[in-house]
Amino acid sequence: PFISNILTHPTFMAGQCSTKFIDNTPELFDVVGSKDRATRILRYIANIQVSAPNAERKQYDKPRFPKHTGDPEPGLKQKLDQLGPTDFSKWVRNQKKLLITDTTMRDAHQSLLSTRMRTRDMILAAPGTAEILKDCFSLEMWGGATFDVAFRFLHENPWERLTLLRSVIPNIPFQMLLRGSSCVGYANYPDNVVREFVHQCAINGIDIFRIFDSLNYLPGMEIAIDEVLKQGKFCEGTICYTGDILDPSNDTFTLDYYIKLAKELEKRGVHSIGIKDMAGLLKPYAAKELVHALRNEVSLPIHLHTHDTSGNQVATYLMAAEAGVDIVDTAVASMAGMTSQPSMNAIVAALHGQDRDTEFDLDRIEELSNYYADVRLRYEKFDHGLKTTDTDIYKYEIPGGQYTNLRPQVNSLGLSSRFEDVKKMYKVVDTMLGGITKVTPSSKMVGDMAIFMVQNDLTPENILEKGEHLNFPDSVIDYFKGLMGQPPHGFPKNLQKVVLKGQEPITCRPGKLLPPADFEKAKKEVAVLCPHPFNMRQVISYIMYPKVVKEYWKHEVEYGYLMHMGSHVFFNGLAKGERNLITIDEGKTLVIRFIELGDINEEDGTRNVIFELNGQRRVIAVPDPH
Ligand code: 3PY
Ligand code: ZN
Repeated sequence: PFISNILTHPTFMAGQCSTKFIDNTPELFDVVGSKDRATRILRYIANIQVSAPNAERKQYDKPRFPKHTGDPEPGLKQKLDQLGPTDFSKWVRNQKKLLITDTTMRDAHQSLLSTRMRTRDMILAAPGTAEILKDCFSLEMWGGATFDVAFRFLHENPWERLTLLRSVIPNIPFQMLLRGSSCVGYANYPDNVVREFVHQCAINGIDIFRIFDSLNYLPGMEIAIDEVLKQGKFCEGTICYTGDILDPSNDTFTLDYYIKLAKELEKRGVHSIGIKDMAGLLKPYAAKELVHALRNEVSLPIHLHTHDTSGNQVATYLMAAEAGVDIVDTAVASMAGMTSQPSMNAIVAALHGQDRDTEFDLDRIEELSNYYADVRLRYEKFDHGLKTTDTDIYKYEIPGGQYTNLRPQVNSLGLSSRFEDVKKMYKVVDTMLGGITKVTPSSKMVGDMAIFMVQNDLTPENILEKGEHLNFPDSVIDYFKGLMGQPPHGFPKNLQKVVLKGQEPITCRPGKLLPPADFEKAKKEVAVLCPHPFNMRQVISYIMYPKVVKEYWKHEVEYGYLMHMGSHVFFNGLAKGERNLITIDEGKTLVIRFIELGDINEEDGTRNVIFELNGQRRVIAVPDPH
C-alpha cells in the first residue's frame, strides 16, 4: 500500500506508511515538537518569499511518473545476498551481458545540478525504478558530495534517504562512493571514524562500496577496504584515471602504473576493480587498451566510470565493452551527458541485439527518463552546466562535478570575467604539483589554489617570493602537510616550504597519527543538540561535519520536517496566488496559498507575508534582509 500511496498522493506523505516503513525510518516519526507544524512551514516559505521578492516563480505540472505494479521482481540484490560478495564477483566476471550501474541519484545530479536533488524526488521515482532498473548491477545513490549537501543545503538527513530508498527498492544493490579515509568529507578522518562510518553505511543499506583515494595512495584506502570486508559487503577497489595512457610523452600515469595499482588492490581482497575516470579523459582507444590489460592482469570484474564532458564517452563504453569490461556507469538520458555519465538509453540501444546486449527495456527506461526530465525543471537554478560538449577538458582535466561548480564558485568571488584564466591556472597548478590525480579532495585543493593564484596575480615564477607573505587556502595547507596522503612523486619542496611556513609535513598515512575521535564526548554533545532520540548515525555525522549537522538540527527545530514540500516551493517559494498542497501527516494536508508580501513592521523591521492556510488568512512576520 505504501508504494501506491506515494504516487497517488501528489504531495508525498509519511503518515500512510506501513509499519515496515516506520521501523526503517524512525526519524520520520519523532516529530520535532509537533506543535504548529503549519506555522513553521509557512515561516520557511515566508523567508524565501522575502529573500527574493521579485523573483519570477514558475508553476509546474505534475511530473510524468513511471508506471509500476508495486511488486518488483527479485534482482541482483537478492543474488548478492545469496552468493555473498566473493561468489557474486565471480558470477559478474563470468556472465556475458554488459552490466549497468545507474548513477542518476548520485553522480548525475552531483555533476549537473550541484548535488541538489532532494530525497523526495527520488522517492517518488523509486517504485518505478525498482521495476524498470531491476537488472541493474547497482544504483549509485549515496556518498560523494551528497552526504554533506543533504544536511547543508537541502536541510534533510542523508541517512533517511538511504533507509527510505532501501525500503522501496529491495531488489537492486545500493552502491556508494567512499573517498577512502576522507569518507564523504574533504580530509582524512581518524581510523575509528572511518570504521564506524562504514559500519553505519553497511547496516543501513549500502551493499557495494566504491572506495578510492584522491591521490591513488593505497594506504589511504586500507582502513576503509578492511572495514568493508569485515562487514561482509562488496568492496570495489578503485583507481582514479588521469592523463592519457596512449600519450607517449606521459611517463607517470602509464598503463603499467594502473595495472600495478589494480594488482595491489586485488591483493587486498577487493571484489572488483573500479576505473574512476572522474574528468572524462579516458578516450575510446585508451579504454580498449586499459580494459583489455586489466582483464588480463587481474581476475576481478572491471567496472568503468566516466563523465561525458567531451562527448566521446559512449564510444569509450562501446570500446570497453568490446574489450570485456563487466560493468559501466550510466544515468537515465534526461540526467546524462555533458559533465554527467553517458546515457543509459544510448548504451542500451547501441548494444541491442549484440553480444553484450544489456537486455534492458528501452521503452521503460524512457519512462524513467521522462520523469527526471520533468523533475529537472524544478532545479533550474542549479542547472547551469555545459550547454555543449567540450574537448578542452583534455587540457584542463577538471572532474565533472567540479566543472559544473567551478563557474559559480569563481563568480561568487567576483572573478566572473576570469573564468578562462582559472581553468588555465588549474592545469598550471597541476603541473606545479608534478601532475596528480584530481578528484575530491585533491581536485578541490587544485581548484582553490588556481583561484587563489588568479586572485593574487601569482605565477609559477613569482609564487615562491610572493607566497612568503600570503596565507594559502586551508585545503592547500592540508595537502602540503600530507593530510590528504602522499602524491606519486612527492611534494615540490620549495613550494611546500612557502605554503607551510615552518610547519612540519607528515610522510605516512594520516590516520596513523590522528588521535581517535572521542565518541563518548560526541554522544554527550549530540544528546544536547539533536532533537531526536539517540542513534549512532547522528553521532558519526556530527563527528564528521559538526557545524553543518548542528545547523541542520537547528533548522529542523525552527522549520520542521520539509520533505513533504514540493521542490519548486522548497527552492523558490510560491508565485503570487499559487496554491500548494503539503500533506504533513495522515489525513492532514495544508492547503497553502501565497497572497502577497505585506508591510514592514516598524518596531522590529520584520516584513509581513500574507498567506491563506486552509482557507484562513495567515500573516507571518519574518526578518526582511533588504
Ligand atoms: C566525489 O568524491 O564526490 C566524486 O564524485 C569524485 O568524482
Ligand atoms: Zn564521477
